[in-house]
Amino acid sequence: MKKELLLTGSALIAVTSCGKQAKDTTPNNGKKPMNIVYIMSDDHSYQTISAYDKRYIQTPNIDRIANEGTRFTNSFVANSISGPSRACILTGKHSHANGFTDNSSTFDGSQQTYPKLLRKAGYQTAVIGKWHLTSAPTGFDHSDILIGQGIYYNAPFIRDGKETTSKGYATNVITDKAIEWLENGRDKDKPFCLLVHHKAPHRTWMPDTCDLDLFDDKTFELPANFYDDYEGRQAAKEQEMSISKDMDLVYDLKMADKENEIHTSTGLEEAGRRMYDTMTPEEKAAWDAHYDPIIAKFKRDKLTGKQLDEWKYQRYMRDYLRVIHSIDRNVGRLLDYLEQAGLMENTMIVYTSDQGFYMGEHGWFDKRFMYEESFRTPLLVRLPGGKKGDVDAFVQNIDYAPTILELAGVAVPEDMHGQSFLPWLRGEHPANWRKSLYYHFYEYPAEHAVKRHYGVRTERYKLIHFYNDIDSWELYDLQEDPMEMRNLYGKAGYEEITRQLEKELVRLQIQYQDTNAMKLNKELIPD
Ligand code: SGN
Ligand code: CA
Repeated sequence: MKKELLLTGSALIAVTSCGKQAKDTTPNNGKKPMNIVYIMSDDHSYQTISAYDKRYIQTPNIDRIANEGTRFTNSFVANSISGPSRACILTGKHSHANGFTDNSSTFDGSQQTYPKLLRKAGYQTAVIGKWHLTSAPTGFDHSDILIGQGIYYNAPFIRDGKETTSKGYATNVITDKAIEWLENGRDKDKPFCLLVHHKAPHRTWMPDTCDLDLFDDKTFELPANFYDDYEGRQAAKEQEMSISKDMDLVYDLKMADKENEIHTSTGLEEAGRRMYDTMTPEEKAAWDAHYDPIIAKFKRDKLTGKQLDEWKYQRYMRDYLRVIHSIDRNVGRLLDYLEQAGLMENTMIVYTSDQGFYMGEHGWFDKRFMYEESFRTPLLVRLPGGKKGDVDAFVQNIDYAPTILELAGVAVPEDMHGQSFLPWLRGEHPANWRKSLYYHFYEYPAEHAVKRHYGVRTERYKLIHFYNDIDSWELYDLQEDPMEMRNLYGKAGYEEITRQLEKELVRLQIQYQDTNAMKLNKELIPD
Protein backbone atom coordinates (compact mmCIF):
# COMPACT_ATOMS: atom_id res chain seq x y z
CA MET A 1 0.00 0.00 0.00
CA LYS A 2 1.32 3.42 -0.88
CA LYS A 3 2.04 5.75 2.00
CA GLU A 4 -0.36 8.40 0.69
CA LEU A 5 -3.26 5.97 0.96
CA LEU A 6 -2.86 5.72 4.69
CA LEU A 7 -5.01 7.72 7.00
CA THR A 8 -4.18 8.67 10.49
CA GLY A 9 -6.08 9.26 13.71
CA SER A 10 -9.83 9.31 13.76
CA ALA A 11 -10.17 8.42 10.11
CA LEU A 12 -8.94 4.87 10.76
CA ILE A 13 -11.35 2.24 11.99
CA ALA A 14 -10.96 2.55 15.74
CA VAL A 15 -9.92 -0.61 17.56
CA THR A 16 -10.94 -0.78 21.22
CA SER A 17 -8.52 -1.86 23.95
CA CYS A 18 -10.10 -5.32 24.11
CA GLY A 19 -9.47 -5.84 20.41
CA LYS A 20 -13.07 -5.52 19.20
CA GLN A 21 -13.77 -3.11 16.45
CA ALA A 22 -15.62 -0.11 17.78
CA LYS A 23 -18.41 1.42 15.72
CA ASP A 24 -16.77 3.26 12.90
CA THR A 25 -17.28 6.96 13.36
CA THR A 26 -15.52 7.97 10.17
CA PRO A 27 -17.79 9.49 7.58
CA ASN A 28 -17.28 6.86 4.88
CA ASN A 29 -17.62 3.66 6.90
CA GLY A 30 -13.92 3.11 7.12
CA LYS A 31 -13.36 2.71 3.38
CA LYS A 32 -10.24 4.32 2.02
CA PRO A 33 -11.15 7.86 1.10
CA MET A 34 -10.97 8.69 -2.55
CA ASN A 35 -8.88 11.66 -3.64
CA ILE A 36 -10.28 14.16 -6.11
CA VAL A 37 -8.51 15.90 -8.98
CA TYR A 38 -10.98 18.32 -10.50
CA ILE A 39 -9.82 19.95 -13.75
CA MET A 40 -11.94 22.83 -15.02
CA SER A 41 -11.18 24.93 -18.05
CA ASP A 42 -12.67 28.33 -18.75
CA ASP A 43 -15.03 28.42 -21.76
CA HIS A 44 -14.21 24.97 -23.17
CA SER A 45 -16.96 23.96 -25.57
CA TYR A 46 -17.99 20.30 -25.72
CA GLN A 47 -17.80 20.69 -29.52
CA THR A 48 -14.02 20.87 -29.20
CA ILE A 49 -13.49 17.68 -27.17
CA SER A 50 -13.20 14.66 -29.43
CA ALA A 51 -14.92 12.44 -26.84
CA TYR A 52 -18.03 14.53 -27.66
CA ASP A 53 -17.49 15.75 -31.20
CA LYS A 54 -14.87 14.74 -33.74
CA ARG A 55 -15.35 17.54 -36.27
CA TYR A 56 -12.70 19.96 -35.07
CA ILE A 57 -9.89 18.51 -32.95
CA GLN A 58 -8.50 15.35 -31.41
CA THR A 59 -8.11 15.57 -27.61
CA PRO A 60 -6.69 12.14 -26.71
CA ASN A 61 -5.76 12.98 -23.13
CA ILE A 62 -9.10 14.48 -22.17
CA ASP A 63 -10.76 11.59 -24.01
CA ARG A 64 -8.81 9.15 -21.86
CA ILE A 65 -10.86 10.30 -18.86
CA ALA A 66 -14.02 9.51 -20.83
CA ASN A 67 -12.70 6.19 -22.16
CA GLU A 68 -11.71 5.00 -18.70
CA GLY A 69 -14.76 6.49 -17.02
CA THR A 70 -18.11 8.15 -17.58
CA ARG A 71 -19.08 10.58 -20.29
CA PHE A 72 -22.10 12.66 -19.31
CA THR A 73 -24.07 13.40 -22.45
CA ASN A 74 -26.56 15.73 -20.76
CA SER A 75 -24.47 17.97 -18.56
CA PHE A 76 -25.61 21.57 -17.97
CA VAL A 77 -24.86 24.68 -15.93
CA ALA A 78 -27.24 26.77 -13.83
CA ASN A 79 -25.99 30.20 -15.01
CA SER A 80 -23.67 30.25 -18.01
CA ILE A 81 -20.87 32.57 -16.97
CA SER A 82 -17.67 32.13 -15.02
CA GLY A 83 -18.06 33.59 -11.51
CA PRO A 84 -21.67 32.48 -11.09
CA SER A 85 -20.89 29.00 -12.39
CA ARG A 86 -17.96 28.66 -9.98
CA ALA A 87 -20.15 29.80 -7.08
CA CYS A 88 -22.83 27.24 -8.02
CA ILE A 89 -20.17 24.54 -8.10
CA LEU A 90 -18.64 25.41 -4.71
CA THR A 91 -21.97 25.77 -2.91
CA GLY A 92 -24.20 23.26 -4.72
CA LYS A 93 -26.79 26.04 -4.94
CA HIS A 94 -28.37 28.14 -7.67
CA SER A 95 -27.13 31.74 -8.01
CA HIS A 96 -29.95 33.46 -6.11
CA ALA A 97 -29.14 31.32 -3.06
CA ASN A 98 -25.34 31.65 -3.12
CA GLY A 99 -25.54 35.38 -3.85
CA PHE A 100 -23.11 35.43 -6.79
CA THR A 101 -25.44 36.22 -9.65
CA ASP A 102 -23.08 37.89 -12.15
CA ASN A 103 -19.39 38.59 -12.67
CA SER A 104 -19.65 41.90 -10.79
CA SER A 105 -20.65 40.07 -7.57
CA THR A 106 -18.28 39.32 -4.70
CA PHE A 107 -18.47 35.79 -3.31
CA ASP A 108 -19.43 35.60 0.33
CA GLY A 109 -16.61 33.34 1.44
CA SER A 110 -18.13 32.82 4.88
CA GLN A 111 -20.85 30.59 3.44
CA GLN A 112 -20.86 26.81 3.30
CA THR A 113 -18.87 25.27 0.43
CA TYR A 114 -17.91 21.70 -0.32
CA PRO A 115 -14.13 22.31 0.10
CA LYS A 116 -14.83 23.57 3.64
CA LEU A 117 -16.84 20.46 4.44
CA LEU A 118 -14.18 18.18 2.96
CA ARG A 119 -11.52 19.90 4.98
CA LYS A 120 -13.52 19.42 8.15
CA ALA A 121 -13.65 15.71 7.32
CA GLY A 122 -9.86 15.49 7.10
CA TYR A 123 -9.16 16.28 3.45
CA GLN A 124 -6.38 18.55 2.24
CA THR A 125 -7.84 21.03 -0.20
CA ALA A 126 -6.14 23.20 -2.82
CA VAL A 127 -7.16 25.47 -5.68
CA ILE A 128 -4.73 26.42 -8.43
CA GLY A 129 -5.47 28.73 -11.39
CA LYS A 130 -8.48 30.87 -12.17
CA TRP A 131 -10.64 31.72 -9.16
CA HIS A 132 -12.62 34.78 -10.30
CA LEU A 133 -14.80 35.18 -7.21
CA THR A 134 -13.22 38.50 -6.09
CA SER A 135 -13.01 37.65 -2.38
CA ALA A 136 -10.05 35.54 -1.22
CA PRO A 137 -10.55 31.77 -1.36
CA THR A 138 -11.81 30.17 1.85
CA GLY A 139 -11.84 26.48 2.71
CA PHE A 140 -8.46 25.68 1.15
CA ASP A 141 -5.18 24.59 2.71
CA HIS A 142 -3.45 26.01 -0.31
CA SER A 143 -4.44 28.48 -3.00
CA ASP A 144 -2.39 29.77 -5.92
CA ILE A 145 -4.74 31.79 -8.05
CA LEU A 146 -4.65 34.09 -11.04
CA ILE A 147 -5.61 37.70 -10.44
CA GLY A 148 -9.11 38.28 -11.80
CA GLN A 149 -9.48 36.56 -15.17
CA GLY A 150 -5.71 36.09 -15.42
CA ILE A 151 -3.54 36.48 -18.51
CA TYR A 152 -1.97 33.88 -20.81
CA TYR A 153 1.70 34.86 -20.65
CA ASN A 154 3.83 35.43 -17.54
CA ALA A 155 0.79 35.88 -15.34
CA PRO A 156 0.92 37.20 -11.79
CA PHE A 157 -0.61 34.82 -9.19
CA ILE A 158 -1.69 35.19 -5.59
CA ARG A 159 -0.15 32.32 -3.70
CA ASP A 160 -1.59 31.80 -0.24
CA GLY A 161 -2.42 35.50 -0.07
CA LYS A 162 0.86 36.85 -1.49
CA GLU A 163 1.36 38.18 -4.99
CA THR A 164 3.95 36.28 -7.05
CA THR A 165 5.12 36.27 -10.66
CA SER A 166 5.25 33.35 -13.07
CA LYS A 167 7.23 32.66 -16.22
CA GLY A 168 5.66 31.07 -19.22
CA TYR A 169 2.29 30.08 -20.59
CA ALA A 170 -0.60 29.89 -18.12
CA THR A 171 -1.78 26.35 -18.95
CA ASN A 172 1.76 24.98 -18.48
CA VAL A 173 2.32 27.05 -15.34
CA ILE A 174 -0.97 25.94 -13.74
CA THR A 175 -0.18 22.29 -14.49
CA ASP A 176 3.36 22.68 -13.10
CA LYS A 177 1.94 24.19 -9.92
CA ALA A 178 -0.62 21.38 -9.60
CA ILE A 179 2.03 18.67 -9.99
CA GLU A 180 4.35 20.49 -7.60
CA TRP A 181 1.62 20.61 -4.92
CA LEU A 182 0.78 16.95 -5.42
CA GLU A 183 4.42 15.96 -5.17
CA ASN A 184 5.76 18.30 -2.51
CA GLY A 185 3.07 20.60 -1.18
CA ARG A 186 0.47 18.36 0.39
CA ASP A 187 0.44 16.26 3.50
CA LYS A 188 0.69 12.77 2.03
CA ASP A 189 -1.01 11.22 5.05
CA LYS A 190 -4.31 12.85 4.18
CA PRO A 191 -6.73 12.41 1.29
CA PHE A 192 -6.86 15.43 -0.98
CA CYS A 193 -9.09 17.42 -3.25
CA LEU A 194 -7.19 19.46 -5.82
CA LEU A 195 -8.97 21.95 -8.09
CA VAL A 196 -6.99 22.74 -11.24
CA HIS A 197 -8.68 25.71 -12.89
CA HIS A 198 -7.26 26.69 -16.26
CA LYS A 199 -7.45 30.20 -17.66
CA ALA A 200 -7.59 28.69 -21.13
CA PRO A 201 -9.41 28.75 -23.51
CA HIS A 202 -10.95 32.07 -22.41
CA ARG A 203 -10.90 35.06 -24.71
CA THR A 204 -8.55 36.17 -26.33
CA TRP A 205 -7.53 32.57 -27.12
CA MET A 206 -3.76 33.24 -27.10
CA PRO A 207 -1.95 30.04 -28.09
CA ASP A 208 1.29 28.76 -26.60
CA THR A 209 4.20 29.63 -28.92
CA CYS A 210 4.87 25.93 -29.62
CA ASP A 211 1.31 25.47 -30.93
CA LEU A 212 1.13 28.51 -33.21
CA ASP A 213 1.40 26.64 -36.48
CA LEU A 214 -1.23 24.01 -35.73
CA PHE A 215 -4.36 23.96 -37.93
CA ASP A 216 -2.76 26.39 -40.41
CA ASP A 217 -3.77 24.23 -43.33
CA LYS A 218 -7.24 23.39 -41.99
CA THR A 219 -10.44 25.05 -43.11
CA PHE A 220 -13.37 24.55 -40.79
CA GLU A 221 -16.87 24.12 -42.10
CA LEU A 222 -19.19 26.93 -41.04
CA PRO A 223 -21.96 25.86 -38.66
CA ALA A 224 -25.24 25.54 -40.57
CA ASN A 225 -26.71 28.51 -38.67
CA PHE A 226 -23.65 30.78 -38.91
CA TYR A 227 -25.75 33.32 -40.84
CA ASP A 228 -28.71 33.17 -38.43
CA ASP A 229 -31.09 36.14 -38.91
CA TYR A 230 -32.61 35.69 -35.39
CA GLU A 231 -36.13 35.92 -36.73
CA GLY A 232 -38.69 35.61 -33.93
CA ARG A 233 -35.98 35.83 -31.24
CA GLN A 234 -35.59 39.39 -30.01
CA ALA A 235 -32.92 38.76 -27.35
CA ALA A 236 -30.80 36.84 -29.84
CA LYS A 237 -31.14 39.72 -32.29
CA GLU A 238 -29.93 42.27 -29.72
CA GLN A 239 -26.82 40.45 -28.40
CA GLU A 240 -23.31 41.77 -28.98
CA MET A 241 -21.33 38.57 -29.35
CA SER A 242 -21.30 38.08 -33.07
CA ILE A 243 -18.15 37.05 -34.89
CA SER A 244 -19.08 39.41 -37.69
CA LYS A 245 -19.79 42.56 -35.64
CA ASP A 246 -18.27 42.20 -32.19
CA MET A 247 -15.12 40.11 -32.63
CA ASP A 248 -12.22 42.57 -32.75
CA LEU A 249 -9.57 42.18 -35.45
CA VAL A 250 -6.73 43.39 -33.24
CA TYR A 251 -7.81 42.15 -29.81
CA ASP A 252 -9.41 38.82 -30.66
CA LEU A 253 -7.78 38.00 -33.95
CA LYS A 254 -4.23 39.28 -33.27
CA MET A 255 -4.00 41.73 -36.20
CA ALA A 256 -1.86 44.23 -34.23
CA ASP A 257 0.24 45.39 -37.15
CA LYS A 258 3.56 47.04 -36.40
CA GLU A 259 2.73 49.84 -38.86
CA ASN A 260 -0.34 50.68 -36.73
CA GLU A 261 -2.58 50.90 -39.78
CA ILE A 262 -5.30 48.47 -38.71
CA HIS A 263 -7.87 50.22 -36.53
CA THR A 264 -11.09 48.88 -35.09
CA SER A 265 -14.20 50.39 -33.54
CA THR A 266 -15.15 47.96 -30.74
CA GLY A 267 -13.04 49.85 -28.18
CA LEU A 268 -10.74 46.85 -27.74
CA GLU A 269 -7.95 47.74 -30.15
CA GLU A 270 -5.66 49.28 -27.56
CA ALA A 271 -6.07 46.35 -25.18
CA GLY A 272 -5.25 44.09 -28.11
CA ARG A 273 -1.99 45.91 -28.75
CA ARG A 274 -1.11 45.84 -25.00
CA MET A 275 -1.68 42.08 -24.81
CA TYR A 276 1.48 41.59 -26.84
CA ASP A 277 3.51 43.40 -24.16
CA THR A 278 2.90 40.60 -21.65
CA MET A 279 5.27 38.35 -23.62
CA THR A 280 9.07 38.02 -23.34
CA PRO A 281 11.28 38.95 -26.34
CA GLU A 282 11.58 35.22 -27.27
CA GLU A 283 7.82 34.75 -27.06
CA LYS A 284 7.26 37.90 -29.13
CA ALA A 285 9.68 36.63 -31.77
CA ALA A 286 7.77 33.34 -32.12
CA TRP A 287 4.48 35.27 -32.13
CA ASP A 288 5.63 37.65 -34.86
CA ALA A 289 7.04 34.85 -36.99
CA HIS A 290 3.56 33.36 -37.03
CA TYR A 291 1.24 36.36 -37.16
CA ASP A 292 3.21 38.90 -39.22
CA PRO A 293 2.73 37.05 -42.52
CA ILE A 294 -0.98 36.58 -41.73
CA ILE A 295 -1.29 40.31 -40.99
CA ALA A 296 0.52 41.18 -44.23
CA LYS A 297 -1.78 38.93 -46.28
CA PHE A 298 -4.85 40.27 -44.50
CA LYS A 299 -3.83 43.83 -45.42
CA ARG A 300 -3.29 42.85 -49.03
CA ASP A 301 -6.55 40.94 -49.38
CA LYS A 302 -8.84 43.76 -48.16
CA LEU A 303 -11.70 41.38 -47.46
CA THR A 304 -15.23 42.64 -46.93
CA GLY A 305 -18.71 41.23 -46.29
CA LYS A 306 -19.10 37.46 -46.04
CA GLN A 307 -15.49 36.87 -47.06
CA LEU A 308 -14.34 38.89 -44.06
CA ASP A 309 -16.82 37.14 -41.74
CA GLU A 310 -15.59 33.74 -42.85
CA TRP A 311 -11.94 34.74 -42.60
CA LYS A 312 -12.65 35.85 -39.00
CA TYR A 313 -14.32 32.52 -38.27
CA GLN A 314 -11.31 30.53 -39.53
CA ARG A 315 -8.87 32.73 -37.54
CA TYR A 316 -11.00 32.34 -34.39
CA MET A 317 -11.22 28.56 -34.76
CA ARG A 318 -7.49 28.13 -35.34
CA ASP A 319 -6.45 30.10 -32.25
CA TYR A 320 -9.14 28.57 -30.03
CA LEU A 321 -8.19 25.04 -31.09
CA ARG A 322 -4.48 25.70 -30.56
CA VAL A 323 -5.32 26.72 -27.01
CA ILE A 324 -7.35 23.51 -26.59
CA HIS A 325 -4.43 21.45 -27.88
CA SER A 326 -2.30 22.88 -25.08
CA ILE A 327 -4.94 22.07 -22.46
CA ASP A 328 -5.12 18.52 -23.76
CA ARG A 329 -1.34 18.13 -23.61
CA ASN A 330 -1.33 19.43 -20.04
CA VAL A 331 -4.18 17.14 -18.99
CA GLY A 332 -1.94 14.37 -20.33
CA ARG A 333 0.96 15.59 -18.18
CA LEU A 334 -1.22 15.60 -15.09
CA LEU A 335 -2.59 12.11 -15.81
CA ASP A 336 0.97 10.84 -16.36
CA TYR A 337 1.99 12.28 -13.02
CA LEU A 338 -0.97 10.66 -11.24
CA GLU A 339 -0.10 7.36 -12.88
CA GLN A 340 3.56 7.52 -11.99
CA ALA A 341 2.73 8.57 -8.40
CA GLY A 342 0.44 5.54 -8.04
CA LEU A 343 -2.62 7.71 -7.52
CA MET A 344 -4.84 6.52 -10.39
CA GLU A 345 -6.61 3.85 -8.39
CA ASN A 346 -7.67 6.04 -5.50
CA THR A 347 -8.39 9.32 -7.23
CA MET A 348 -11.55 10.46 -8.96
CA ILE A 349 -10.59 12.62 -11.95
CA VAL A 350 -13.06 15.17 -13.33
CA TYR A 351 -12.77 17.21 -16.51
CA THR A 352 -15.27 20.00 -17.08
CA SER A 353 -15.61 23.66 -18.04
CA ASP A 354 -17.31 26.55 -16.25
CA GLN A 355 -19.79 26.58 -19.15
CA GLY A 356 -20.07 25.83 -22.84
CA PHE A 357 -19.15 28.19 -25.69
CA TYR A 358 -20.24 29.05 -29.23
CA MET A 359 -18.00 27.92 -32.04
CA GLY A 360 -19.80 30.09 -34.58
CA GLU A 361 -23.27 28.61 -34.04
CA HIS A 362 -25.80 31.45 -34.54
CA GLY A 363 -22.77 33.43 -35.77
CA TRP A 364 -21.45 33.73 -32.20
CA PHE A 365 -18.58 33.41 -29.80
CA ASP A 366 -19.08 33.71 -25.98
CA LYS A 367 -21.81 32.03 -23.89
CA ARG A 368 -24.56 33.33 -21.49
CA PHE A 369 -27.68 32.16 -23.36
CA MET A 370 -29.75 29.19 -22.26
CA TYR A 371 -29.41 27.86 -25.80
CA GLU A 372 -27.73 24.46 -25.98
CA GLU A 373 -24.11 25.38 -26.81
CA SER A 374 -23.69 27.51 -23.69
CA PHE A 375 -26.22 25.86 -21.37
CA ARG A 376 -24.38 22.56 -21.76
CA THR A 377 -20.90 21.95 -20.44
CA PRO A 378 -18.55 18.99 -20.91
CA LEU A 379 -18.38 16.56 -18.00
CA LEU A 380 -16.10 13.52 -17.99
CA VAL A 381 -15.40 11.61 -14.80
CA ARG A 382 -13.01 8.72 -14.17
CA LEU A 383 -13.97 6.98 -10.94
CA PRO A 384 -11.76 3.97 -10.15
CA GLY A 385 -14.00 0.91 -10.17
CA GLY A 386 -16.85 3.01 -11.53
CA LYS A 387 -18.90 2.98 -14.68
CA LYS A 388 -17.29 2.99 -18.09
CA GLY A 389 -19.59 4.49 -20.67
CA ASP A 390 -22.26 7.12 -21.12
CA VAL A 391 -24.77 8.52 -18.67
CA ASP A 392 -27.60 10.46 -20.29
CA ALA A 393 -29.30 11.61 -17.07
CA PHE A 394 -29.68 15.38 -16.63
CA VAL A 395 -26.84 16.61 -14.44
CA GLN A 396 -26.02 20.20 -13.58
CA ASN A 397 -23.07 22.00 -12.01
CA ILE A 398 -25.01 22.37 -8.71
CA ASP A 399 -24.59 18.57 -8.44
CA TYR A 400 -20.78 18.58 -8.24
CA ALA A 401 -20.63 19.54 -4.54
CA PRO A 402 -23.07 16.83 -3.36
CA THR A 403 -21.34 14.24 -5.57
CA ILE A 404 -17.88 14.99 -4.21
CA LEU A 405 -19.18 15.08 -0.63
CA GLU A 406 -20.92 11.73 -1.00
CA LEU A 407 -17.77 10.25 -2.50
CA ALA A 408 -15.82 11.48 0.53
CA GLY A 409 -18.41 10.02 2.88
CA VAL A 410 -19.53 13.44 4.09
CA ALA A 411 -23.24 14.05 4.69
CA VAL A 412 -24.71 16.30 2.00
CA PRO A 413 -26.30 19.36 3.66
CA GLU A 414 -30.06 19.60 3.17
CA ASP A 415 -29.90 23.13 1.82
CA MET A 416 -27.85 22.21 -1.25
CA HIS A 417 -29.98 22.34 -4.40
CA GLY A 418 -27.93 19.81 -6.31
CA GLN A 419 -28.16 16.05 -6.14
CA SER A 420 -25.24 13.63 -5.95
CA PHE A 421 -24.71 11.80 -9.23
CA LEU A 422 -22.33 9.34 -7.58
CA PRO A 423 -24.85 6.48 -8.06
CA TRP A 424 -24.68 7.08 -11.83
CA LEU A 425 -20.88 6.99 -11.66
CA ARG A 426 -21.16 3.64 -9.91
CA GLY A 427 -23.34 2.27 -12.68
CA GLU A 428 -26.59 2.49 -10.73
CA HIS A 429 -29.84 3.99 -12.01
CA PRO A 430 -31.25 6.06 -9.17
CA ALA A 431 -35.03 6.26 -9.16
CA ASN A 432 -36.77 9.64 -9.25
CA TRP A 433 -33.88 11.40 -10.95
CA ARG A 434 -34.67 14.94 -12.20
CA LYS A 435 -36.49 15.18 -15.52
CA SER A 436 -36.14 18.93 -15.93
CA LEU A 437 -33.52 21.62 -15.41
CA TYR A 438 -33.76 25.17 -14.12
CA TYR A 439 -31.60 28.03 -15.43
CA HIS A 440 -31.25 31.72 -14.53
CA PHE A 441 -28.85 34.25 -16.13
CA TYR A 442 -28.52 37.76 -14.65
CA GLU A 443 -25.59 39.65 -16.20
CA TYR A 444 -27.35 42.52 -17.97
CA PRO A 445 -26.83 45.34 -18.80
CA ALA A 446 -23.27 44.24 -19.51
CA GLU A 447 -20.72 43.25 -22.11
CA HIS A 448 -22.22 41.15 -24.95
CA ALA A 449 -25.70 42.48 -24.13
CA VAL A 450 -27.41 39.17 -23.40
CA LYS A 451 -30.71 39.94 -21.68
CA ARG A 452 -31.56 38.50 -18.31
CA HIS A 453 -33.50 35.26 -18.59
CA TYR A 454 -34.62 32.13 -16.81
CA GLY A 455 -36.14 28.96 -18.10
CA VAL A 456 -36.82 25.27 -17.93
CA ARG A 457 -35.61 22.42 -20.12
CA THR A 458 -37.12 18.99 -20.36
CA GLU A 459 -35.88 16.12 -22.51
CA ARG A 460 -37.65 17.51 -25.55
CA TYR A 461 -38.64 21.13 -24.90
CA LYS A 462 -37.24 24.38 -23.59
CA LEU A 463 -39.15 27.42 -22.36
CA ILE A 464 -37.27 30.69 -21.74
CA HIS A 465 -38.43 34.05 -20.40
CA PHE A 466 -36.20 37.06 -21.23
CA TYR A 467 -36.93 39.97 -18.88
CA ASN A 468 -35.65 43.30 -17.51
CA ASP A 469 -35.81 45.74 -20.46
CA ILE A 470 -37.63 43.11 -22.54
CA ASP A 471 -40.52 40.73 -21.88
CA SER A 472 -40.20 37.91 -24.33
CA TRP A 473 -40.88 34.19 -24.14
CA GLU A 474 -39.33 31.50 -26.32
CA LEU A 475 -40.30 27.87 -26.77
CA TYR A 476 -38.23 25.25 -28.60
CA ASP A 477 -38.87 21.70 -29.67
CA LEU A 478 -35.32 20.36 -29.41
CA GLN A 479 -36.21 17.15 -31.20
CA GLU A 480 -37.48 18.94 -34.32
CA ASP A 481 -35.23 22.00 -34.04
CA PRO A 482 -31.99 21.13 -32.21
CA MET A 483 -30.32 24.36 -33.34
CA GLU A 484 -33.11 26.46 -31.74
CA MET A 485 -34.00 28.51 -34.78
CA ARG A 486 -37.82 28.43 -34.54
CA ASN A 487 -39.44 30.09 -31.55
CA LEU A 488 -42.76 28.28 -31.14
CA TYR A 489 -44.06 30.37 -28.27
CA GLY A 490 -47.59 31.57 -28.96
CA LYS A 491 -47.91 29.42 -32.09
CA ALA A 492 -51.11 27.44 -32.61
CA GLY A 493 -50.85 23.85 -31.47
CA TYR A 494 -48.33 24.53 -28.69
CA GLU A 495 -50.77 25.74 -26.01
CA GLU A 496 -50.78 22.51 -24.05
CA ILE A 497 -47.01 21.97 -24.04
CA THR A 498 -46.51 25.62 -23.07
CA ARG A 499 -48.91 25.20 -20.15
CA GLN A 500 -47.05 22.08 -18.97
CA LEU A 501 -43.67 23.79 -19.21
CA GLU A 502 -44.92 26.87 -17.36
CA LYS A 503 -46.16 24.58 -14.61
CA GLU A 504 -42.79 22.85 -14.43
CA LEU A 505 -40.97 26.19 -14.42
CA VAL A 506 -43.02 27.37 -11.46
CA ARG A 507 -42.54 24.05 -9.67
CA LEU A 508 -38.76 24.46 -9.95
CA GLN A 509 -38.84 28.11 -8.88
CA ILE A 510 -40.81 27.10 -5.79
CA GLN A 511 -38.53 24.14 -5.09
CA TYR A 512 -35.42 26.32 -5.30
CA GLN A 513 -37.16 29.37 -3.81
CA ASP A 514 -36.12 31.72 -6.62
CA THR A 515 -38.53 34.34 -5.29
CA ASN A 516 -37.37 37.18 -7.54
CA ALA A 517 -38.04 35.11 -10.62
CA MET A 518 -41.41 34.08 -9.19
CA LYS A 519 -42.40 37.75 -9.03
CA LEU A 520 -41.58 38.06 -12.73
CA ASN A 521 -44.04 35.38 -13.72
CA LYS A 522 -46.51 35.75 -10.89
CA GLU A 523 -49.50 35.19 -13.17
CA LEU A 524 -48.27 31.59 -13.51
CA ILE A 525 -48.00 30.93 -9.77
CA PRO A 526 -51.01 29.14 -8.28
CA ASP A 527 -52.62 30.93 -5.30
C1 SGN B 1 -14.47 39.11 -20.17
C2 SGN B 1 -14.51 38.98 -21.70
C3 SGN B 1 -15.90 38.65 -22.18
C4 SGN B 1 -16.47 37.48 -21.41
C5 SGN B 1 -16.41 37.76 -19.93
C6 SGN B 1 -16.93 36.69 -19.06
N1 SGN B 1 -14.07 40.18 -22.30
O1 SGN B 1 -15.13 40.26 -19.73
O2 SGN B 1 -15.84 38.37 -23.56
O3 SGN B 1 -17.79 37.22 -21.79
O4 SGN B 1 -15.05 37.98 -19.58
O5 SGN B 1 -16.20 35.52 -19.22
S1 SGN B 1 -12.51 40.51 -22.31
O6 SGN B 1 -12.38 41.70 -23.17
O7 SGN B 1 -12.06 40.78 -20.97
O8 SGN B 1 -11.83 39.36 -22.88
S2 SGN B 1 -16.15 34.50 -18.05
O9 SGN B 1 -15.62 33.27 -18.57
O10 SGN B 1 -15.31 35.06 -17.05
O11 SGN B 1 -17.49 34.32 -17.61
CA1 CA C 1 -16.00 31.02 -18.47
